[in-house]
Amino acid sequence: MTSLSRRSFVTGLSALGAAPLLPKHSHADGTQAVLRATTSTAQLTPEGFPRTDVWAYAQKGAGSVPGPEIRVKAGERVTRRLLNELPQSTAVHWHGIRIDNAMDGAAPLTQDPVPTGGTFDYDFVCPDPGTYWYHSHNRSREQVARGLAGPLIVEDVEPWLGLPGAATRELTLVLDDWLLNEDGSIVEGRWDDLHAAAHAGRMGNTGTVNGQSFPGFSLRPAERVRLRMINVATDRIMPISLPGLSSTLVALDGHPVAPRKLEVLELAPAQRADIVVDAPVTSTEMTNLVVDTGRGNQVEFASFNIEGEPVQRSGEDVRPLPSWKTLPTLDLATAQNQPLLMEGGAMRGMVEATYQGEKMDFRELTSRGMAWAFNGVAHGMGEPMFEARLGRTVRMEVTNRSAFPHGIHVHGHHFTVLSRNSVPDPHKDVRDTVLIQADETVEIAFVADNPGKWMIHCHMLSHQASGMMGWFKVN
Ligand SMILES: [Cu+2]
Repeated sequence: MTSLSRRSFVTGLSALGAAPLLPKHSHADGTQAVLRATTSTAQLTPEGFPRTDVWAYAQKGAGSVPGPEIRVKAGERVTRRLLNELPQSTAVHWHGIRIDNAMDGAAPLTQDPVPTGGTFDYDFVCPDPGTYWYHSHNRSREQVARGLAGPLIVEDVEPWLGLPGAATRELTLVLDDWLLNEDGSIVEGRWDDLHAAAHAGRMGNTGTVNGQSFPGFSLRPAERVRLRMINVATDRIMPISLPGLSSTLVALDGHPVAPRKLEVLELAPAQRADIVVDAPVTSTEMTNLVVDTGRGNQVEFASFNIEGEPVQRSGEDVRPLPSWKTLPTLDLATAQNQPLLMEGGAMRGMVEATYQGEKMDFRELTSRGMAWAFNGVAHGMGEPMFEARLGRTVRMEVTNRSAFPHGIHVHGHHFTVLSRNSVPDPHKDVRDTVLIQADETVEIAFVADNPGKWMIHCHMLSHQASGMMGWFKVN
């Protein structure tokens, strides 16, 4: 093929929205695209305080927290050679991407963890536009807490920014929660803290946005901006408010929703939300991003300064994001029902559960570091919880019989939230991670259209590590 005909061929494909035909695993110049997992430092505390030793992702140069933003268009391919420069084995999970099973990074289920000095080639297509993230999926309670998380943004094929009613620009906001000592170092030696794991998990004392303490962002008066918000904390649920800005929710976990006004956004670990904010037309005051950290405490995580020339808006109603058109339709009439009972933890515990094939009482479980169970099995990584035929709709009634909320994440699929406590959900949101309150039952359903072994687990990573995980098989 001549270079001219190749170029016209590629251009033709791009016009159809298909991924350009680039050689796998390589840049145009033939070099490998690398994602290093490495040690680094970060200024998590305000300037003038000591930097923090972190574990971080890097593409070029030093590792950063959050990791470098990976950005592709829907339908395009991400190829990265993971290079493990950490003192522990690791693996990368591409959270929310409906991905080939072998690329899911769910060590040890879908790949062996990559040892120190080892590599793994990730190569996958991102079918759906939206806000996603990538993070360690090996010893993730420790490795994510040390900083191994970064944004993965999948852009719409057709641009939305700049259209009437849409935003004119966007910001990615990665929210995190760090447990630091007074000298700025990460609190060590409590990675297997069972007391925390049996409660709400490892709670930090330092909030960051994009790895910074209380960063400032500038908005022009009347400006309309899309905020891609990602909660990468291991365990902290963040009720977020933006007083002074008019906020409209446009996507959850990457999936577009009919635009709806928002006062408080409850963002559980691993969840994402795309919010369109309108800066006030006249005010030039500063406004803050506030996280409710419980017991009446409101912590300011970031500021927005309204400054500069006012923007002329091109429409009042917020323009919806383009719909995905990539998800199969649920067939609830013939669905396979798979109840999921979550129990354990402080205050309630459980009578007994099976751990590593052995039935034991709660005291015995906790002596093995287990505090939670799915359907009576703690840390159920041996046998699958269930199997589903390819293309079958799976309906799960997920019951939380514990005293704590849990954010349940299904790998490889996005599900529809059908009901909460038997009341039909008015929004029928499509998500990959859903927060289920204490004593709440949430009904979800998805089409098992992605073959392979898929994890389902609590994304409070302390809960996951102490029992709240299992997997299912699609074939
Ligand atoms: Cu949980």
